[in-house]
Amino acid sequence: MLKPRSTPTRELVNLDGIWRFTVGEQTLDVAVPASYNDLFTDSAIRDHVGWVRYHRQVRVPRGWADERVVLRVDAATHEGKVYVDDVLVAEHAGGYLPFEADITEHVRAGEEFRLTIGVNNELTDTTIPPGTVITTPDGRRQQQYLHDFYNYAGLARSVWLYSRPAVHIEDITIVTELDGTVHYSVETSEPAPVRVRVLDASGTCVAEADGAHGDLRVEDVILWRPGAGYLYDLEVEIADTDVYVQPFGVRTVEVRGTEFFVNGEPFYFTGFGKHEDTPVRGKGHDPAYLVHDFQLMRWIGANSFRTSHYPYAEEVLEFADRHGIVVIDETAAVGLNLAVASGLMGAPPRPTFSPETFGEATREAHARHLRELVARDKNHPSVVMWCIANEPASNEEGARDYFEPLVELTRKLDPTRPVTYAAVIFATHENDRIADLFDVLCLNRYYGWYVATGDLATARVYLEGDLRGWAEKYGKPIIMSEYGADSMPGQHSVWDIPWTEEYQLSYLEANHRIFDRIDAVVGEHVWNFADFQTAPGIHRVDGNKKGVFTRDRRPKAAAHALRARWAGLDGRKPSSVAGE
Ligand code: GCB
Repeated sequence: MLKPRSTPTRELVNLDGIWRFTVGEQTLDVAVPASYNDLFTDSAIRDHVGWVRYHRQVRVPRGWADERVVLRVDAATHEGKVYVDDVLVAEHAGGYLPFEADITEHVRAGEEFRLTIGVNNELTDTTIPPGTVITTPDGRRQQQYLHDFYNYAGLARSVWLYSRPAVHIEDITIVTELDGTVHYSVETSEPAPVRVRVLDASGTCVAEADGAHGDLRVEDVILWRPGAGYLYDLEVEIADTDVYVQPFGVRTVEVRGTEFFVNGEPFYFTGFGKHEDTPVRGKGHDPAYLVHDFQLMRWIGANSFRTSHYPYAEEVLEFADRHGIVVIDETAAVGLNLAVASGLMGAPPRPTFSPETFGEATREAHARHLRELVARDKNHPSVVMWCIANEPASNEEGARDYFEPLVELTRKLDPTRPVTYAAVIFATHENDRIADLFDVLCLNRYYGWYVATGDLATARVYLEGDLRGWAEKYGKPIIMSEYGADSMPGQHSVWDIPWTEEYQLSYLEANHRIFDRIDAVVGEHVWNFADFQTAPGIHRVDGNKKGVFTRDRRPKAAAHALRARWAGLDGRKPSSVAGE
């Protein structure tokens, strides 16, 4: 799905700002984009389960009489329904991906219409991510879920009205090679002559061709590289009707043996699992935090991050494209694991994958989500790998039947990028049932935190045994996709006391000593970039505190240690540059 852009044939009106908001009996002013939960003082709104309505008047620009008019919602978390006046024009399930509707038949150029977007935050066993709505003893509906971040809801990203011609460009796919070959494919709303031009960063045309599909060749190509995100534009034109400009980078990714290659060179990932999470806005996209987070990543020497645990706003990926930050793009399939929940709540274990728990309908929703994710993000050079689930019960019976078709689907949707999943600590090299289906092993491990708490000597032994087991059995690259320890800024100790800043730092160093010894380890993503909000619970102190930065982005002691380790690596493994 193409991102709305202003081009010579398309106009764009951004609908962000103050909208009216109806929840239950109340109607208030609300900010878009923002999750609604933390905007109001009323806890009934924060904890609301079910539908809310966002509404406002919108005027269609007077000059659009001969154009198609499209309404685009970048995200409605977790389900959206769009009405023009009283007519339902679009419905969408899945809270982190965009959807749009051609509303031409329902509006008139120069006139106003009433736009209503219903948003439902309920999670069930057939949504991605899953959850359960229960009724409390006093009769309230309450959302429970299996993931460790707050279930923020609402319109967290932009809403747009745009015009496009009746005969228009529907989709563009670009695949590149290191010699400057650009394979392109253009879909149009009806058969039409297509012309394409490649423009370099200065706007100079460096290649051109006719036809909806084909190959272009850029001479003396400048590659997109980690740390240097050079971008070209593919300008696509349908004669006399539509023009669309799609940025792209020329780069390749490949997995061979136990290595991960970008542009044919071994790449070592340094960085984080992140969240879209800030005070007041919740998951609301904010360009100031975007710029600042990327500044902090550069400052600390992070060359990459994972969009844990859902697809992020497209603006984030565009920024990564421009700044040469490498992205592991993750679906919202987090919590497909009933053992984790029953362990925490002391409930009897139920099988994760079964017709009564997560079955056919869940997998269908997961497959739909994957299709939409790849369609949205396929042209971002920053995206080097798809992560199709976080911590599923990959050690349980049924996991293979559930995942095999999804891995196949991902490869069919995009044959150019490796595929991974992030494995939970209960999934070992001995009992995991799906690892061989994937290209890269992403492991989430908390030795020294949830296991061997406060005992880093034992933690190191466990970690080394665990990693060597995977490395020897599978011979695939391993990324440590999560390792981390909570810390309360201001807590200090000379001993290994959990929750202190020193312990977080020593925990990370203990992990690093082991990574450096195992060749198959090709990356380290600390959990987490910053502290983030979670559901209330005795394991959390106003949220998860495994951030290397606080929620307001101040460095904890560990940030300085990571900076010292990651400085100047330039994609190389720390142990390979030691002693240079
Ligand atoms: C995990 C999850 C992540 C949690 C983290 C933690 O394994 O993938 O979502 O926040 O552990 O801190 O417990």
